[in-house]
Amino acid sequence: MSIAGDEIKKFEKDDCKQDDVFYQAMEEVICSIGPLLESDPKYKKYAILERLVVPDRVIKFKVTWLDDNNEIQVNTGFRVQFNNALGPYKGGLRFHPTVNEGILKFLGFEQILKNSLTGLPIGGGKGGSDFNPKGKSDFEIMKFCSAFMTELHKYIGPRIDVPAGDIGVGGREIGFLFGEYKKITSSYEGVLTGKPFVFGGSLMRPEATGYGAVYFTQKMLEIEGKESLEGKICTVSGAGNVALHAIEKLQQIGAIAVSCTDSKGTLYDSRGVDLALLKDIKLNRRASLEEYIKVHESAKYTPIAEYPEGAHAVWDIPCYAAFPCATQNELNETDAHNLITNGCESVTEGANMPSTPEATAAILSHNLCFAPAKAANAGGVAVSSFEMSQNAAMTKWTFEEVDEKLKIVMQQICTRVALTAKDYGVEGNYVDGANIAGFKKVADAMIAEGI
Ligand code: NDP
Ligand code: 2IT
Repeated sequence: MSIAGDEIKKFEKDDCKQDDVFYQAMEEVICSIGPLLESDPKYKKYAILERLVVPDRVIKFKVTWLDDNNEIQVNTGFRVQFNNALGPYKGGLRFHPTVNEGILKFLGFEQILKNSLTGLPIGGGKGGSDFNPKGKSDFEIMKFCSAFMTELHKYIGPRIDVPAGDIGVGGREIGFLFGEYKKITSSYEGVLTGKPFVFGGSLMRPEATGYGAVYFTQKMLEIEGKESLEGKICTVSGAGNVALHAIEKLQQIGAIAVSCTDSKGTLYDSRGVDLALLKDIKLNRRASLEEYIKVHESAKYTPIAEYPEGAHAVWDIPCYAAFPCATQNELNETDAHNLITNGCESVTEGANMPSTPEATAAILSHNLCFAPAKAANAGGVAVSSFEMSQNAAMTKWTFEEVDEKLKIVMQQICTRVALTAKDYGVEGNYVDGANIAGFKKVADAMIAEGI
């Protein structure tokens, strides 16, 4: 049995269904790092893998709040503090009805290696709640965020654990969370990132993940000797923070982004999506994508119920480059084959783990360029780290300064991932490159810090 096989066996999962996505994320990393473990016995001697896959702690708490009808609502809150070998725990908060401990462990585990790849001093964590922000009033969101922070504030701090946004958590939620933290602790400090610019947020944090994914793709295509994105058709899924800014950057560089999706359906506008309209629908009105075709009748909206059997409509649109930016496991093996058949040359994961293992395997075996999430979407957390720096120094950087630093970080990650893959005999495989490079840095820090 190979090293990877041996290692996976050690971590065979129990019957906890919730942990499926966590094991999926862990298995990918274990399969990648075989060559590293073989190259130096110290990683086994210090039991790095055994230590890395167990979070330092999982905090779980009750969140009780009053809705607008003065009825009591109860949700569950979590913070998974996974690993702080490289810096304070750092990672987003997700508010979505599907949130459970398993999902947050998968996200927290990915975050350790992602944050390591940025080269910045940040450890890995993740948190959130099964609270559903959809359809809630601003006051309900505020009351929930206050109740959530009443418990969370005990465990976080600018040098301890610095949460940020993720699905369902944007500037509005971070603002309410920050306000409550400040009230409870009487301390004005950079305990959260993704804050609104008006009180301590970094310029470009909202744009950072989507822009960063495009910067990464540009560099990857250059390294791999492929044609650039300019003038090319690109498909994007999601219609939230990451997707909207990926579309925006694609448009700025002259690519044609023709799609987006939300939890109800897929929008396809062959002339390129009308981003101003999309932002109005999603950011101002928080409405369904279906609204778009009321303005642009030639665009096509496909509700989920009409998706082809076992596939997602968005990945059946011919494109040069695809950007899954919605959620985990949204691109399956059938979708991957549709992309390949339609001539797609490049897939960039803007979301966390959007491709299933089978999809990733199909994409890699057909020699498409493939930018894995923990490398390609690291721009968001990188600018979060810049926000921490600005807060600590009580200063503000310009948009251009942050953009330039983001571009450099994304290009450095891409180059390092490509070189690491080459060094370990898997040239062109950015999944293995990212896992080995990310793991090695955390592992070396853990060894240096002792047990
Ligand atoms: P948002 O909440 O802003 O947007 C999420 C989008 O994805 C929405 O359009 C939502 O649809 C759609 N979506 C969510 N869940 C599902 C689902 N189960 N099925 C179909 N569509 C779904 O989140 P973000 O854009 O911030 O996050 C998107 C992805 O990017 C996530 O995987 C997140 O972990 C990852 N990520 C985010 C970063 C950030 O800085 N925000 C950084 C790095 C990664 P609807 O509008 O109907 O809710
Ligand atoms: O998955 C992610 O990297 C994020 N949701 C952003 C984390 C952060 O701390 O900015």
